[in-house]
Amino acid sequence: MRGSDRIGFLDTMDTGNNFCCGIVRPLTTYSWQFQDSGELLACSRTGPSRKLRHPLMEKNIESHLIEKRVFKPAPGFAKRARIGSLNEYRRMHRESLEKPDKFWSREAGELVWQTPWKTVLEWKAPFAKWFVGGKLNVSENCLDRHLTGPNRNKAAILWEGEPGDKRTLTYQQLHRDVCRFANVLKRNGIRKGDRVIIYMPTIPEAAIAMLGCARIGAVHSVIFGGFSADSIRDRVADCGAVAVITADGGYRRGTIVPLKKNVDDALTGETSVKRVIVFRRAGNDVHIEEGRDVWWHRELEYVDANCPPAQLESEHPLFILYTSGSTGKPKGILHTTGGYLVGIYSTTKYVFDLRDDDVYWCTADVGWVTGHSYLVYGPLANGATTLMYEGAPNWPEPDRFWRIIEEYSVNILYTAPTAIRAFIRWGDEWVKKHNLSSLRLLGSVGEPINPEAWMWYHEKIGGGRCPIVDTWWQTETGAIMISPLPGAVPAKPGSATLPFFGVDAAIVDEAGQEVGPNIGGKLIVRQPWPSMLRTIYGDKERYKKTYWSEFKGSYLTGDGARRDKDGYFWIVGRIDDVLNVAGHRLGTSEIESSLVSHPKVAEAAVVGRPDELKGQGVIAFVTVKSGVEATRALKDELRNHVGKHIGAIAKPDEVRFAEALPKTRSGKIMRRLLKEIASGNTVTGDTSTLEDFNVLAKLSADE
Ligand code: 7RM
Repeated sequence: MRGSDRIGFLDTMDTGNNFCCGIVRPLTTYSWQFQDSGELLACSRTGPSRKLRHPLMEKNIESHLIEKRVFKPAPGFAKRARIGSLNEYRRMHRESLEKPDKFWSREAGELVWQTPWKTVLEWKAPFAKWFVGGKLNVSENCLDRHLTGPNRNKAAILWEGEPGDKRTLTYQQLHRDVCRFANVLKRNGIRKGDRVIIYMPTIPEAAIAMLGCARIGAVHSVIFGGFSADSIRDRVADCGAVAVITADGGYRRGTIVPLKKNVDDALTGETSVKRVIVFRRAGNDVHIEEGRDVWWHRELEYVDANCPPAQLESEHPLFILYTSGSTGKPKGILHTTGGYLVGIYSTTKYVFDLRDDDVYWCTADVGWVTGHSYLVYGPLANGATTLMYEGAPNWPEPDRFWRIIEEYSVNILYTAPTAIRAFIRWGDEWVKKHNLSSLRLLGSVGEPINPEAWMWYHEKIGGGRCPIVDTWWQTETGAIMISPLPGAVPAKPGSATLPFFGVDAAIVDEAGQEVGPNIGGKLIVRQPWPSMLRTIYGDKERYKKTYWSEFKGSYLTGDGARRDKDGYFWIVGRIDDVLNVAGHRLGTSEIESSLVSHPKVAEAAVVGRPDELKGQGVIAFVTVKSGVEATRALKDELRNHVGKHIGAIAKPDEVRFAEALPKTRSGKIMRRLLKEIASGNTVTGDTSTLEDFNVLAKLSADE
């Protein structure tokens, strides 16, 4: 794989009057990153398309014959898969776009409806209603539906706490627990349509709380357990929550996170919250506010397990999930019942291609949308066994994940590139200690996965035999939108490949014109899909403006991307993360990918800082692999590496070594914070989504 000449590709997007450019340079990295050498030369101007050559690209191009690395599904895998060939995928994808009613009726028909729908879609752009006239209940579909067949005594949830405690809940047990908890909610005055905050660790009770709300038609809003009291306060106020479900504490890297204390701090002064239900998890001391707080286990003493699922309109709200917006005020993304359920049911089924006896593990926290769709609702709607782990991947040692996979014989692992890069950094010896031969499918989500990490994941974790599904989607999309189907779509490392059924994704320029192969642009979706967000809670105008105003009738994802000549999507990152260096628009993720391709680098985050001469300078924050010394000489080496790899224009003006990067729990680097640090300012904006505050303190101290 190494050894031949290779080229690099950097595509950038246009947001103003500058032209888009692709910069191609010789480099020393894996050649399989890049598929279509010729077309990488293409540049476009906005408006009428015009091909330009960037001066940096003139040389060396024709001589670079690209090795095409494509990973086809193994015949054995394809044979057993639901969708077993590219042709079948294409046929179904075409059908799903041409006859969405037919396609989605068939999918929805596999679920339980108390009243059948009359109309599949009512689309008054940008407002969609799916399965209009239908009534159903998500908890009934995730639980009751499985009680009449062989799944009754199957494990629904396999759970492991960070300290090592374990629990297994069968579908029947989970059903019973959810019914009882739903009765606890009713007993505490919580009604259909009420908003309920869930602020819990990743424990079975988090799922029970979610499903309990769904059972009675209450709208849950899960707040990630790493968020502060202030974030809880803001979210409570925004959605007017009447209750909070929490735990005394949760475990993270061996310490107890004082969840209940944070809730207490959030609820001082005037609040809409009337009830706080507290689950005893960690046994830490908590304050109980008379008249407001009740213990989960005490409440259970007063209820029975009889709780018929509420009959809910298909468009009844299921949950609100807050996601950060560019202004700092979090957006409450609203998802509803029927469309969301059909979306996550269908994507889980086809993308993970679940089999009856699979142990499926999604490592996401319940507080992230991935925890909603692919830890709880998607697998349970499919009658799968979902494994849930409460804690950190490096607790007590960096082999915790591999230990779990071996112990439970996990078949499907779904995790984030940030975790994969951390594992690479911690060293292969941790992986080698364990037998991972049960794995048959791997998934990635949350960020672009750089080809180095993809290959490591494929070889070291997947033993070279497991397909990888690189799934692109968002809180807003509710379900996976672009991803290979593992038995049908050949994978290319670093590409999320092709759109899922019903997804009409495209890349357009500023004028909304679809761009040609390998030209960077904005990723949009041109048709509504069942699991799409319905609005931003309480702010229709912001919903319209943020997602639907730039290109009429199309959903703006906010991501930049390109498609190669096979139609594969390569996500570049958020459009906001584009730098303008001396008139050149550079995507930060390409510079990061280049840095990470250096053998000594574990992780990198690139930001811009105001520069008198160039407009913006490039600052790279870098963490090195264990055992590597962070020296001055290495800084120069890295600058030159990027220079060689991409071009002088992308060379970082400054490389700073850091022990760790500031990230959200889902692994997204918080570039805004790094930008402030790089500019020499103290961090002022919202830091509520930051996972580890120590990181910030350390970075600032390095000044
Ligand atoms: C599921 C989730 C959404 C943003 C999205 C992208 C980035 C997610 C991928 C990805 C490249 C992927 N929801 N993103 N998955 N980029 N390849 N496979 O992450 O709302 O938290 O974030 O995450 O920028 O817009 S999210």
